[in-house]
Formats: sequence, C-alpha cells, structure tokens
Amino acid sequence: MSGRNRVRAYLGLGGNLGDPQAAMAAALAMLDAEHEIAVMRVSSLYRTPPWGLVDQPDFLNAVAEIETTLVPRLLLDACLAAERALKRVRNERWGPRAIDIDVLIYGDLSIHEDGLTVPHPRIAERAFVLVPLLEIAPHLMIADRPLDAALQTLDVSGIERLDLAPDWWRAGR
Ligand code: A4P
Ligand code: MG
Repeated sequence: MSGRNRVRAYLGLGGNLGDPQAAMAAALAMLDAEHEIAVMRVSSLYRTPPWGLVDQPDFLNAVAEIETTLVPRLLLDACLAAERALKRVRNERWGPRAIDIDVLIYGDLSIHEDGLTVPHPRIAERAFVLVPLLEIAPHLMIADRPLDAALQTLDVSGIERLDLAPDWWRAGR
C-alpha cells in the first residue's frame, strides 16, 4: 500500500454466537490480506454484557486500528464482505450475531450518507467499544471529548479483559 492517501481508521468487532474469537481473528486476517488495508494494532478481547437487547449471551468485543487507502464506502464494503464470508446471518437488530464489524472512526471525517455514518452513531454510548479503544488509542476524541472522559459517563460493570496474548489472539490465526 503506498504511503500517499493512507488514512488511519478504527474498526469495532464483536460477536456472541458460535466461536466469535475465531470469527474475529479470521476477519482481521481477511482485512489485513487486502492490499488497501493494513491492520496496525488490535486490542485485547473483552467479554461484555449484551447492550441493547439484553436477553442474549455475552459478547466478545475488540477494536482494531488500521491504515487504509480505501475511501470510507469501500472500507465498509470490505467489512461487510468479511462478515458475509464468515456467514453472519443478519436477523434481529442488536440481536445475537457470529460477527459484526463496524467502522468506528475514519481519519477526522464526519460522514452522513445513506447506509454509512461515521463516526459510528452509537460509539459514545457503548462501553464495549470505548473500553478496548482506550487500550490502543487513548488519545482519541469521542464526540468532542477525550476518550477517558467519554468513558466516565458509561457503565463499565461486567466488562472483563481476557488474559490472552494480544497477537491477534493466537488461537484464531
Ligand atoms: N452502517 C452505517 N454506518 C455504519 C458504520 N459506521 N459501520 C450500515 C458499519 N455499518 C454501518 O449494520 C447495518 C448497516 O448499517 C450496515 O449494512 C451498514 O450499511 P448492522 O451491524 O446490522 O447494524 P445493526 O445491528 O442494525 O445496528 P448497529 O448499531 O450497527 O449495531 P451493532 O453495533 O452492530 O450492535 N452488546 C455488546 N456487549 N457487544 C456488541 O458487540 N453489538 C450489538 C449489535 C448489540 N449489542 C452488543 C453488541
Ligand atoms: Mg453494526
């Protein structure tokens, strides 16, 4: 990937069906294999209580810092293609899923298009996103506030960092 037009972006990964750790590791490997995407840093895995629709299994969540020469729409397409390849079944909103990949942040762009909102519209409400983000990118601003200040307004109870080597959680590679 050429150095020109490389943009730093953050992806959120999560899942609570089947083997989400393996699915998330496979998704990262698929994205990193794209010429236009380089995975730079990956957080630990976190076990998180379900948010939104609470009557479902705990999730595993993580975030990744990438560099990409893809425009936002094509980056989203790559994420959705990885989800599809990993056979996510789209059903209930906020319901159980094997893998979900969200574009959290793309450079300093604000995007409000049909089917693409960046920063992710619910990022500031979600401890399962901000806790792993704090691990790899504590300098980020979230909704015009420093990340740690944004996190202080959220309930982080029940979020547990798994004690796994961060090397993309080995087992899945
Ligand atoms: N879309 C628009 N903007 C974006 C973006 N920035 N990133 C569109 C990704 N997608 C974006 O996605 C539906 C469509 O949103 C995509 O096709 C794309 O065109 P989706 O993932 O099916 O959306 P959703 O599930 O209806 O809503 P949302 O808010 O994305 O839900 P999430 O984030 O997928 O939430 N609890 C815990 N603890 N951990 C979780 O990971 N996840 C969910 C699902 C609920 N509760 C959770 C977790
Ligand atoms: Mg989503």
